[in-house]
Amino acid sequence: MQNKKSHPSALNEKAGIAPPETTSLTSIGTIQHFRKIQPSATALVEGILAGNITALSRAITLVESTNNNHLSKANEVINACLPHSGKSMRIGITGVPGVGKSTFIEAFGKFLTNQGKKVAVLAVDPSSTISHGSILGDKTRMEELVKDKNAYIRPSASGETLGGVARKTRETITLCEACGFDTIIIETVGVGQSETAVHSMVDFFLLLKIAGAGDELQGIKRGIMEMADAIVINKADGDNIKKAQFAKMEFNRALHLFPAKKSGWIPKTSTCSAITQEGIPVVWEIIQKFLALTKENQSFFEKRKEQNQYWMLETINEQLKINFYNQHEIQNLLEPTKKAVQNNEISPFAAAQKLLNLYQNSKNNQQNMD
Ligand SMILES: Nc1nc2c(ncn2[C@@H]2O[C@H](COP(=O)(O)OP(=O)(O)OP(=O)(O)O)[C@@H](O)[C@H]2O)c(=O)[nH]1
Ligand SMILES: [Mg+2]
Repeated sequence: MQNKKSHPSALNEKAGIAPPETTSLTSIGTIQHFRKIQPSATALVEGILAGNITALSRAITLVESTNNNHLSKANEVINACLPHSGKSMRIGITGVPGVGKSTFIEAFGKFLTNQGKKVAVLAVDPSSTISHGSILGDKTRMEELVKDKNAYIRPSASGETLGGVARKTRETITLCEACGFDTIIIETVGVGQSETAVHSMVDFFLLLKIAGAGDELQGIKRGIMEMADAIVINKADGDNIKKAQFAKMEFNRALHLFPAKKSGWIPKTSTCSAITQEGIPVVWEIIQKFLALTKENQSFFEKRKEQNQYWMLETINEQLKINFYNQHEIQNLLEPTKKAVQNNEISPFAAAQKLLNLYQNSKNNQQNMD
């Protein structure tokens, strides 16, 4: 059982004790301002555009909120941020648990901030929809990046459905971009449907692998290979270097069997060690080449347009579903109808139609009453 007792904020000064000289009173003021009050949408937007991380975090929390009252304020903030977004490079990173995603992001993120980039790290975590846990929850593998003032790390939102979590992450990208982050990294675990969702919100999709026992292609989902713009074999260090190079060749061969990408980009393979940082700059070079090609032939922009449409339709689908299942009559009748279908008393299609009609009728009645 979690201890619900609230802890006093570290920012609350004790009476009579002066804050340490190193602490800027202005920044304490700003942080307290955003923590204590419910800032207006305008104040949040102003904060975000000024690069204020506290305002950004508050706005993301608003976007992630399931409280319907927060929805219009969240939309207001996003709409105001939209004209200031879109100028970043969005990179998706996937790979099975333990492949080294977090360690890689730490190394890669530091490499980028050292080059003057501002990096935001987000996550889409299918397990968070069930357990309300989240990857990136423990930031221990990103010790350096967490401390870096040019990096912002946000754990995965938790939510009812993967679609909902993914949509919130998509909106969070907009907020981070408006706040001045020029590189957005989105981590997802390589299990389930989450790669597809992440693939639909990034420009470049990177699949992280490790060398196996020579059976590199075993158990790897075709769909994920097809989505990848690069396959990077991590943990290429110590005794593993040879095996990693062999794996790289295997993947390279396999990638050639896939149909060419619409963008004209030929997916690349590479090896690296997130621990020794060997090979990390090569990954960035690959991404630079990808950008040069796809911006030159416009496919970069085309893809973003398609992605925007995709998210509009996804949001409609998601909202229709939520409205349907939240409606009182449907909630009352769903279980008995499911039982009736199980017992072959009614066909699945007739049952679905009956519930959909019921939903529509009660919506019409509601409208007439309004
Ligand atoms: N030798 C070696 N070990 C690595 C490398 N990268 C990561 N590891 C180790 O692999 C283990 C898993 O690394 P994580 O970064 O937590 O992997 P992950 O993919 O984020 O795992 P999940 O968050 O569970 O999905 C840790 O013990 C790391 O220290 C590498 O390049 N070389
Ligand atoms: Mg991790």
